[in-house]
Amino acid sequence: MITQFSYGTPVETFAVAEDIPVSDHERLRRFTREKGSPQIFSCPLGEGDAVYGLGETMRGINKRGARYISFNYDDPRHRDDMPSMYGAHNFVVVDGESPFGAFFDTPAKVVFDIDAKRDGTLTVACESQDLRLYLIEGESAYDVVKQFLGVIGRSFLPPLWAFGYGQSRWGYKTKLDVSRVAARHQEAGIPLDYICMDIDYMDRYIDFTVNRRRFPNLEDYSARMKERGIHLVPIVDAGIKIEPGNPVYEEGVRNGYFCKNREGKDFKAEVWPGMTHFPDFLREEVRKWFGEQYRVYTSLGLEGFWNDMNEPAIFSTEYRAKGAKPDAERGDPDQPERHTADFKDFFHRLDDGREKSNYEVHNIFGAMMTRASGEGLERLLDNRYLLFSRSSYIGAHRYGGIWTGDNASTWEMLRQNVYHMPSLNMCGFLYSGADTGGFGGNSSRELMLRWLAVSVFTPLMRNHSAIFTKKQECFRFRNPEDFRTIITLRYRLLPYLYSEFMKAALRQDMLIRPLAFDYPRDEKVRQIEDQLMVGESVMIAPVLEQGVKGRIVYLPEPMTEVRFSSEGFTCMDVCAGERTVMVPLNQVVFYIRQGKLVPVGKSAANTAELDLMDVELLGSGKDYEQYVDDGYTKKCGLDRCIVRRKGEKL
Ligand code: MIG
Repeated sequence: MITQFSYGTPVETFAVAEDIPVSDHERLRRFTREKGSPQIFSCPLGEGDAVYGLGETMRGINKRGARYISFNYDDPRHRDDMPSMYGAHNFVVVDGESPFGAFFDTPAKVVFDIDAKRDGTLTVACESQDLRLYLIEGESAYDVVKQFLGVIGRSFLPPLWAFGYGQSRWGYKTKLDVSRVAARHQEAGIPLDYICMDIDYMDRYIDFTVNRRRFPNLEDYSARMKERGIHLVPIVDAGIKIEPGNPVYEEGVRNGYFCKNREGKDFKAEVWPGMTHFPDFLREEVRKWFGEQYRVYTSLGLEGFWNDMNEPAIFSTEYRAKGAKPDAERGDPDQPERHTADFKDFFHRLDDGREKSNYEVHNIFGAMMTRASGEGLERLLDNRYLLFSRSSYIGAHRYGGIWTGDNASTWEMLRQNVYHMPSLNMCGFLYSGADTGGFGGNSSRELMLRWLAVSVFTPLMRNHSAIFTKKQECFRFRNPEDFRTIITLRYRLLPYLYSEFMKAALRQDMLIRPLAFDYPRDEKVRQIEDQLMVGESVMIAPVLEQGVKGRIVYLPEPMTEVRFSSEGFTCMDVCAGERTVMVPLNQVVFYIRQGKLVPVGKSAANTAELDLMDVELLGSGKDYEQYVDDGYTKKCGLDRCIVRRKGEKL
């Protein structure tokens, strides 16, 4: 059961896609609401209650015991005590006596104190007086999440190639660099579906331009690469360079499409291209115009994009010099070392006529950029597109996926990747993943292999790293065939992974879940956060520690243990309970639930060469409902499911 409570005049966030009747405030007995700012909601937590949700935040899957702040920010120091990341996903689920979820739908800052004070309460402070609160009661935490996913709308549906392996790096400066990456993967026999083009492809980092000297004839080039099964995926930043002659700048100024400064002029902020203006993505007219700009790329045959710097990230502004210490008066008491005061310096004009500082509507800026691009691509392309963004808010999942930003090549970040996946799924972001191998810092061979073994199971599987780090493409490491083995597993699992993703998306369900959602009566699994359910049949238990040869796995029921090596799959039935499993660096072990099946196919150099129909069924089940479609047109629907029976000639 879902109830909506509305306070003041909420800013439209578009997060909830269904009409939910607004209820009388008197019925909100579970929470105490104090008059005055901020709005406080608080409720007691049972001793053993777990609190799930919050999407892209630090720490484990059970968010209890800390304070989290929804206020999108670009900060690569992903430490456990970092209160906020790039996205705002204000949905929490309390898994206790009577499970319930709460979604605080406001684009302003929200502070979640989840028993951080150790007083046994969940306290949520919303900075704005104008907000909607959705309360969801259900039979279980999973049931609450499913109801929530049901009202925030269906996930964006990427094409099949978006589920292939992607290689990226900040610093591929020329067409030759990109061609070399493709060739070296091919030589090493490592499958590859796309290569990302970071800001280096642009002319002086200016959006919607291509450096013609370094990437001559991109249209031809992208066509030739596509023939080889490799898509090029350019980055797009939020700021539009201020420069006479830049048509996007000129048009934006002429039509009043940019955010305003304190004096009512177009606000100036320094980002990669130098001084820029920020499009006022909160207005429909501006979104339509911005989305249209992607034509520059789609006309070159490009069908995949990543949107960056859209928290927005700012180096300096017309009011604050680069590197200046935050102004103590206007600084943010919650995050004093950050330049959050910048967001009070520019303004949006909403479609309802109100003017709001970015600070007041901050958390939907990136989401509205995603929406602008997604809707634009929907119009510009006949077929499905790939899009993922750094900043997000619930609702943006309908237009694109996300990656979890500038992590680092550390074992902590690998573990965080595992924790993020189910939490993001609870908030609608099915198509997501981390920079495999780590963005900052230098990845070791061991970390890279273990990380790939996790990324095999995340919809976005992209190796990405920063310009100032040691290169980490798989072919650069000793024995690249070991890397080939792990990535080959991804391709062999695609008949299952693609099918499970599409079924979850179409049914508005989760793809990656905590074990506690599938085994709610098993007390033991509530403590397990380093194993995950992936789709209806698979449980993973990845190795997340350095220097170990294996790990202890907990099986809530008897399962089929599947070991994948360069020789292929070997299966073994194992009992419920704890078991120690050895996992060499060049193997992956995963589990198939009792009575379930996993279709596995043959490997291929890329998804264009993959045959989703040619599968063999692993596991102890009798049949499997496989979703199959052409992988690129918009003809997607649950009627594309076919039943595969074990033993049947396929
Ligand atoms: O200030 O475009 O998160 O993936 O490589 C850094 C360069 C800007 C941040 C993104 C990262 C990307 C980088 N960008």
